Amino acid sequence: MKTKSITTRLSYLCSAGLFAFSVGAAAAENVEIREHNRLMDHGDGHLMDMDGGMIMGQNKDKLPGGCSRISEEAEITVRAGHKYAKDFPGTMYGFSEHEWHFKPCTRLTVHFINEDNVRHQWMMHGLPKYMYDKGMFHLEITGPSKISGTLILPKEDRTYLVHCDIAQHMEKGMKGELIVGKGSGTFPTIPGVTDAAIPDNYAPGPDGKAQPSVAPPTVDAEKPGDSTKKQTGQVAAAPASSGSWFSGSLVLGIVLGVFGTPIALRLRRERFSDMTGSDVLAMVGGFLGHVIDITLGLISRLMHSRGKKR
Ligand SMILES: [Cu+2]
Repeated sequence: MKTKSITTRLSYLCSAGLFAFSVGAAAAENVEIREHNRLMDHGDGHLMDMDGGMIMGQNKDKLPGGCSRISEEAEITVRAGHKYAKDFPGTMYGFSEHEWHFKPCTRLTVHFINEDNVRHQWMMHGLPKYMYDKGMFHLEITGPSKISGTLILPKEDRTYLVHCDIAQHMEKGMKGELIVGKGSGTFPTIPGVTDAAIPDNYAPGPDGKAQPSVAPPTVDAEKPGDSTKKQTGQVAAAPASSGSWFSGSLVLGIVLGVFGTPIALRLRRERFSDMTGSDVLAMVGGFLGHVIDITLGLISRLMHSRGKKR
């Protein structure tokens, strides 16, 4: 009888423990979002509060040049956080969306929600400076919280860069583009939208051999079902920096080292003792011409061999 009662108590204890664990896990998943809605207006669209909330370039009613009226009212909610990076290998932070489209002269309200315990921004560049100080519209919050700001988009077809300007956050994935009308092209390395500006390169080195620091690709070099519009043939899993060790500056360095050192040593030994000024100039000129010829030759061969591989 006593044994049964102990067993029953133990099972109650386990159930209570499991319940507490699941409640805790749910709370961790649902971060509490503070709302920044008591900002001080500093004028000229600049608002701040004491908790790290900031809006720059807010404009609810001034029409940009060429807009006779507001064409459309629009609202977006953009979430920012580490968890939005998980679909994009090599990134650390992300926005919930990385591309937005609007009609010219739209009045746009952006609700920006930071889900991380760091500072994040939704910063838009390239706006006309006669209306927006430094050409920027900017929302900023520290820690899990929400801030909302409004601007009126210009009349021109244009693509605007949107990013988080905290050091390294853009490089780590917090980058997007806002397209007004037909836009004016795209920015590189927008996660899930455009190709990387400097794609990873796992091709063989200039001697045709596999580069020593790169492991040969195993199965499935290409990711199936990659949602990225314009990315093609990206190879997964190898250090990104290993692809570009043979650079133009390396060639120049080697050439200067190999040819420059003996000449510099000889010059030093002779100390220009029995040379006139014009002799020295002629010698240095000849040497430089020689170095430039060799460098140009090497670079052109390098470009040629890279061109063939593409
Ligand atoms: Cu950030």
